[in-house]
Amino acid sequence: PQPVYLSDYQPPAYQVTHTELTFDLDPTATRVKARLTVERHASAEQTAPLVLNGEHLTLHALSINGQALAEADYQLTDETLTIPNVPAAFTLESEVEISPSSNTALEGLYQSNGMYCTQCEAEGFRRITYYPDRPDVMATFKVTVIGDAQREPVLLANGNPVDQGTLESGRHFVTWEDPHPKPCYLFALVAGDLTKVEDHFTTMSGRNVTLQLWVEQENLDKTDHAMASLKRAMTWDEETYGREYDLDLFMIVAVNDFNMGAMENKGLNIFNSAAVLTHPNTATDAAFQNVEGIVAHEYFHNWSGNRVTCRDWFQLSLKEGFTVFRDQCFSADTNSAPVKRIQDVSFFRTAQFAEDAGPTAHPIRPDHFIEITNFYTLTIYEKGAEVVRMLRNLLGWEAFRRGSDLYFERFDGQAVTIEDFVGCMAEVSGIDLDQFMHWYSQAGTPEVDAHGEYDYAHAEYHLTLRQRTPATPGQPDKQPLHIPVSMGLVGTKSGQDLTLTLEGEKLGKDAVIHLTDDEQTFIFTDVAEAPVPSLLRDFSAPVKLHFPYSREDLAFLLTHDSDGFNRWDAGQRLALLALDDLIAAHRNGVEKVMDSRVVEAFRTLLTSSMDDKAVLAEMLTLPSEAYIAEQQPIVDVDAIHAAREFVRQSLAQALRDEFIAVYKENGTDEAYAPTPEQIAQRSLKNIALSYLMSIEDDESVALCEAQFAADHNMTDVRHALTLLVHSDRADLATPALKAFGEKWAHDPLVMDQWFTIQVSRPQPDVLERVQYLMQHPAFSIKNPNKVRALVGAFAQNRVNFHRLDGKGYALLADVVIELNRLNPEIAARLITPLTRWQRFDEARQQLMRAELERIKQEPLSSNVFEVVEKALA
Ligand code: DPP
Ligand code: ZN
Repeated sequence: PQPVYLSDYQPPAYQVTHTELTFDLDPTATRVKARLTVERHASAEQTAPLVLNGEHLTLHALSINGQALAEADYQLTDETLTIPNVPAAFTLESEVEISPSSNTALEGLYQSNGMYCTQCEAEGFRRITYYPDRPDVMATFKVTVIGDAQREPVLLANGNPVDQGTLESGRHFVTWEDPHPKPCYLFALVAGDLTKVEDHFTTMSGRNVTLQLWVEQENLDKTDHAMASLKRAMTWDEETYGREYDLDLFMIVAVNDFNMGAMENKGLNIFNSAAVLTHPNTATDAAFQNVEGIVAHEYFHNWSGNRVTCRDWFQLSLKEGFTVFRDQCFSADTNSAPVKRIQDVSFFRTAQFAEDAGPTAHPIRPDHFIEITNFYTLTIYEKGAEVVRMLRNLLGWEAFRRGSDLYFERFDGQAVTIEDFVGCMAEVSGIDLDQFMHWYSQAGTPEVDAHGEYDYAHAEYHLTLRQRTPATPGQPDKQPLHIPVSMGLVGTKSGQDLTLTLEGEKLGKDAVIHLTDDEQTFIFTDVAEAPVPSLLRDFSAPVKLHFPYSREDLAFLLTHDSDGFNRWDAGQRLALLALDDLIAAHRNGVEKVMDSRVVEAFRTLLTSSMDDKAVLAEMLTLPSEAYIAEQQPIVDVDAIHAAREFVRQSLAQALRDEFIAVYKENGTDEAYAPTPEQIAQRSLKNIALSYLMSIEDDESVALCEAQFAADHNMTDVRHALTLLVHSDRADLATPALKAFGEKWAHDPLVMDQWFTIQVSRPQPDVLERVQYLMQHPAFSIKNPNKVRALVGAFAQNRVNFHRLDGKGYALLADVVIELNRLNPEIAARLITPLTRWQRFDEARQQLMRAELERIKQEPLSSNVFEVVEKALA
């Protein structure tokens, strides 16, 4: 497979302005008739051939302006249909046959639980019909779906229904029209035996929009939260961005087999059932919040993605980075804003930093790729969102909003680039964003080394910042970036933020300084007392910030920093320093001693009356093993696990009574609701229970058992079950697991959780359990959620996946090899943990590389090929 390059971009020689499709559905032989209105682009050569994409299609008929084409009139390959001589404007008609039931890749038209559905982003439409499958070809669509009236009573496509009727032999049809020109990746079709819940939304200009959520009958009781979230998102986008919905109907459909989370098809969003269905008894608080965020994300795409889309797939972050930023702000406004930020950054620093430091590192706008589905990454999405957030902070909200308005107005109905977006921001603000653009083209996480000195004699504080971005594959040399550093100086006497004066200018107590050179020194004057700097407040730039904080400094910031995010981060840094010592002790076989400063910091947290319980729960959460690993030059999975467990147990022993008190104070019998208040209470209660269960004394175990038995809501039940299963109390865990598995055997989303709980145990029997569970009737390798819940979760189980006998790696490679044939997109994603081999000791490196080599021997899909090739380069 050959890469495509951004620098090779050419506008399409032919535009399709209108597309009419007729689907005659059949599991193995669906007929697709297409009638395309085609026009040559003014700038294209008269002799330019018409080149259409098409894969896995059987061509039955082809004509231009009603004239059938003979085989000599066109060329057909596995991937394209080329017609050399075409007029400047014409109608192209084709008829092809496809087999949805044998489509295990879940791209294009496929069947899930017997129902038909589609996934066309990025390049799935070419599996449906011959078409210029690229986002800069935008057409209006009219789609007729013909199905069996019994098996497929519901026939959906984008836009509004304009016709329907019955046909011979028990068949019926519905015709849909979408008046908004769209690229084919936003096409969608759903057909099956579905039921709906319906609601309404009145837009800001007073239009009535019908909202429908389509699910299988047994899931009708799991739709309330998604519908409520949708309405909140619609209101938020009107109030915050002035964006109004533009069709009379908005539909969401839940399907069980789906590669991604959800898809923003115009007027007909298709969702992975895991990203839309919730019920207090089946979904955790985290799942409720996830659903709210994803429903909002896909809805927000209606403007940032659909009305204004990407010129080419290199610009993917144009719609994804902006839309993730939008959904993050929505969730922050709807829930606890500091907690949302803490959780997002915590995940980002663990997973995106690792991606940016590994062999698949790429810029937010890559300059080449082999397989675009490999680029739906944390870098494109989350780092892209961080960069949009920096723009918002650089411009300030008001100017940013004007830039956003200009962008939507100027480019409505067009397929555009990242320069177009950033250009609007520069234009409305007058800010020079040229250097800022490096964020889009440079891969790798910038490291900022900071150090500061207080000059008593002159009452000055000198802060020196130095930046460097490490080399990444294909990018040995990096330019300095524009890094906005939000900061304060916290006086050690007063415990208060000091007023900042920089070069004679008073900046207030909370300021942003701009690091644009390799190294800069900032001199703050009139600093009346020795300060501790609080840097990168609210994580103002996606960088690694190093500052030689002492543990006393960190304990001080933990209680005094006015920035909630940095208070939390000070706690994380303090814990990391203690963990470092313990990891070293473990490696050297020296007795482990707990740092009393961490214990005292936790005691203060547990006994102080902090109003935001959700933040408190985050502050009591230790850095994850994955995040600790990120800080180590060579990852020692066993030492990290042992050190972290030692800290958990030491804290639980020293603060047992405090944890029990917190547990008891935060229990509630109220009916479950996913409100921020209740979620905060449950988080706090459950984190306390986790600590208590790390010592497994009788009282703690009894509390855990009782919580499981009370069966109040899935958050509490799952948490208690996880703690039992991850404890050494097999006598309690085995019956609990069995009861849970039997109770929920009928519910695939709960069974996903049942799988994950078992394979994330730290005990050494997990590999065998994965093998056993892969034979369980509820498991299917063809279902992406099951693969993620079982195999994906196992690969996150650090001590077991990284077993020294290499069997964890071999298991993953076996699954990748099987999935490479069935579902290349999921296969390629699953390899990720193996691509991180450089981070481990010599023995593990060899084992991991050997499995990558073994995969490489297979006849590979381009998806898996690209990842393996990079990993072994
Ligand atoms: N465009 C989708 C999303 O991120 C992914 N298919 O919303
Ligand atoms: Zn998206």
